[in-house]
Amino acid sequence: MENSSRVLCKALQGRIMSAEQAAALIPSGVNVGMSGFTGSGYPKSVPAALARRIAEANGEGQKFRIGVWTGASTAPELDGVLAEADGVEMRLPYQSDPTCRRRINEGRMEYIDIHLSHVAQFVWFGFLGKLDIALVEVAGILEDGRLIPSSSVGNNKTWLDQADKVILEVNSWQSPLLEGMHDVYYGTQLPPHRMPIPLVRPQDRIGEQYLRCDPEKIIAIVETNSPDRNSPFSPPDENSMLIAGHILDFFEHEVRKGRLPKNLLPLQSGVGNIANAVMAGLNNGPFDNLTAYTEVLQDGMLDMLRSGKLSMASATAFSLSDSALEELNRNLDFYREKIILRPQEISNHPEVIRRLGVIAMNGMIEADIYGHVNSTHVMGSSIMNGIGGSGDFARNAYISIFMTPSQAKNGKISCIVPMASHVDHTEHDVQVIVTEQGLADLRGLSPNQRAKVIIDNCAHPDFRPALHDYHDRALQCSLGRHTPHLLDEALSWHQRFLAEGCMLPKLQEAMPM
Ligand code: 0RQ
Repeated sequence: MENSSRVLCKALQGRIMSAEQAAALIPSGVNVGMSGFTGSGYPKSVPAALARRIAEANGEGQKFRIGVWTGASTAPELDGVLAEADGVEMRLPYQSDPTCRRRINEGRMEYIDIHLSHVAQFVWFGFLGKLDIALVEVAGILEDGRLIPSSSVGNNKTWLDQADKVILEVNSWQSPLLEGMHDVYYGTQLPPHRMPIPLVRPQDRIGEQYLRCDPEKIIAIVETNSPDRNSPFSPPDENSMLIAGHILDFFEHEVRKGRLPKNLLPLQSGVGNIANAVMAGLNNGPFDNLTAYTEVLQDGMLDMLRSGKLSMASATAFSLSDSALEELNRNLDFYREKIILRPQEISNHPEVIRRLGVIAMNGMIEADIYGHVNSTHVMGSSIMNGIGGSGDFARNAYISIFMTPSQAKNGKISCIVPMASHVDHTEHDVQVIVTEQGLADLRGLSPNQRAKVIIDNCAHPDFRPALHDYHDRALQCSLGRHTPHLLDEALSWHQRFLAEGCMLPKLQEAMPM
């Protein structure tokens, strides 16, 4: 059987069992650290078996719930089924599952949205309570018990270190050629004994190719043969291509000014179609010998590695479409030399991001006229996904760029608003805002200067007059002129959308243009 050949450690072969048997070892009330990051490397069968068990128990009137900690988002087979069974008491950190999102927004599931680089150290510090069980997918187990990591590393090192008990899923669907791609750093210490992270170039390897795990802690091994969830990418739409074009022009300008080298600086790119379009733009653009120091490797970066535009990429996980995944697995020998997957505490480490001078590019929900960015909450209260790694990168980047179409919901919503309804990234951490309308370079500008540039360059023309009107009146009437606001009106755009289905103020019709 192909599966058995992946568990080479003889001492552990006796612990192979079914997903149902393994799920039976997880009691109600425990915290489970699960592998998985943006749809790759998550456990494929134990969560579903556990969800069935939970649904049964809850159906009999028990309250069976667990804490679910992951690397980032996972898949319907994990977040979806556990949320559907009402089995999750507390979820952290980033998630993007529709059922999970619904439960959180209905107030039926607790959710803590923390920076991805914080998760591992918060567990070591004891800030999040006890981690009882690690449930981690691996690509194989070596004879000496070391583990071949899967298609994401995420927080797995911490889960395996910190949990009392470990359940492994050994997924023979993952290519055996992943072996050697990973770099697991075991040098992190707790304050006051911390030492510098010895990573000075994106291509540096500072750790080991395998995960360590005390074999005594392994209570179950489940063999699977299931694919990762792959997110299809639509071809870049017009807005995404316009945004990509503005960013490329900006990079060329920065090179001409001598503020960026010809091959730029290591790139970080968030998830989604805009990010992918930027990568496609770079693939056809004038820059060569690029590098990436990012958390998620999407299709666009794979294309750039293939074309040679990108010389290497460091990340913690893949998030690929079916066709890109096929390409990766077909040519893994080629890609293994160019890709390094690290724990997310290293891929997202503020010290390293600051040292390397990473160019951060992330999506957002809205920005206000002064440059505060909301990445997470629709209308200030409904969680979309979470801050993910955007804060780790934005706060520490050489240049931090946020991008969005200027409008949402068929023009009913302006993504540039008087006051952000929730703030994830403050004005201090946002240097550039881009929409399809244009790019606002906020460096060196005061709040009032920023407001003018953001409104003129980024807001949709339908909303521009009303935004200028708000800013002009705030300048005249507010207590202070430094960051002027009309406090009774600042969030009225959101209120109007909730009440009337459109953000555009009525008074605009009567306003002089
Ligand atoms: O809603 O799905 O109902 O149509 O938000 O919007 O334009 O498809 O954008 O997929 O790039 O996601 C910020 C959510 C953008 C993402 C966010 C509605 C819009 C649509 C999605 P529908 P788009 P994207 C690395 C970095 C935080 C984490 C991060 C994100 C839906 O980029 O989660 O950056 N970022 N991590 O209609 C109301 C607005 C809206 C709005 C858009 N102003 N008001 N709804 N929408 N703007 C990755 C990791 O950390 C793992």
